[in-house]
Amino acid sequence: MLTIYSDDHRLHHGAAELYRGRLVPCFEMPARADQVLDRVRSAELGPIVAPDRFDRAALTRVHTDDFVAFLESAWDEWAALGETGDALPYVWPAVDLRQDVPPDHIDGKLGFYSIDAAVPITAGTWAAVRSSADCALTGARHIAGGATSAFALCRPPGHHAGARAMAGFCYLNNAAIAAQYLRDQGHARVAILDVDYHHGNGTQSIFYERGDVFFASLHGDPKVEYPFFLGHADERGSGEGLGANRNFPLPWGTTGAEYLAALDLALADIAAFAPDSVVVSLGVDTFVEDPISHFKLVGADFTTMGQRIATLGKPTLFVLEGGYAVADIGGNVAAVLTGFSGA
Ligand code: Q9C
Ligand code: ZN
Repeated sequence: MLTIYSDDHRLHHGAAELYRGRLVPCFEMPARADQVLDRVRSAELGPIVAPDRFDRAALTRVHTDDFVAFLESAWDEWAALGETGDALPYVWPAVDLRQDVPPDHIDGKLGFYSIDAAVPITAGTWAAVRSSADCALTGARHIAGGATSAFALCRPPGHHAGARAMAGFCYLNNAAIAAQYLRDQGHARVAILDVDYHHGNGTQSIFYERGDVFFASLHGDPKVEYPFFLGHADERGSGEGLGANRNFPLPWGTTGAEYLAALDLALADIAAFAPDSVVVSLGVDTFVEDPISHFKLVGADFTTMGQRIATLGKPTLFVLEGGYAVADIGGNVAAVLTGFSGA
């Protein structure tokens, strides 16, 4: 299996995120990708290559033009205020406020184009974000070219980012961009399987009204878990997308066996959809020792996960999402990928 990776991810290194009333060091850090690269290499999964550079137009297939323009200029507008620390939003167009008038000031833009305050923007964020999307697109290019699998080692992650919003450590939605690329290259039906611990709200929203991209997500129940306001079981898609969205909210304490039983249901739905290819939003924050999550998966469960995904028998692009137990993230990702390859 080919891995696509760029050192550019190191250009994005947020200092702190708002969590329970204080600024805490960012859980989403460069060491994560370094760990994954290290373990993918030692697992001898296959060649590791740099991403190709794709046109901005590949991004605006799923994101709005004004949102991409915001990401491109946000740091410069922030720095022009005389600020030297990370840019962070602090006010949002939530209940009773207008969503239809984009602000001109960077403080307003940061809130208008975000869902939460877990999205620091640093001087190098855009370059890292752009390269991360390029990794996903390069993987998709290989799949469109006939490869049976590829692994986009994306950092920062993407599945919380919507068409017009960054959120939860995510800026551009790498998996959605890759799925759309596959559609544009002639795959008539694409399925996205999101196994990150958190609901892939951004991916769901982007494809919610479409019947050509199926989205299935297993995640901590939003009644008790971030992102709290999307990811319930009754969200089945709308319009032409009705029936093409499936959520499996699971309780805190979910074990590997319970998780894999839900995964089988999601895989049955995907098999019934009969996609031309599958994009897996691969977060390993379901791991028992993850510092911000509450599932109980262990190493062997990740191998089984990869084996079960392989039973679909579809060309599959894995896109890295979350996972914050830095010492174990690489081993767990490698377990999924080797489980898939060896199955
Ligand atoms: N500081 C992904 O896994 N806040 N994002 C959690 C703990 C946001 C997770 C609170 C979690 C986002 C890609
Ligand atoms: Zn996550």
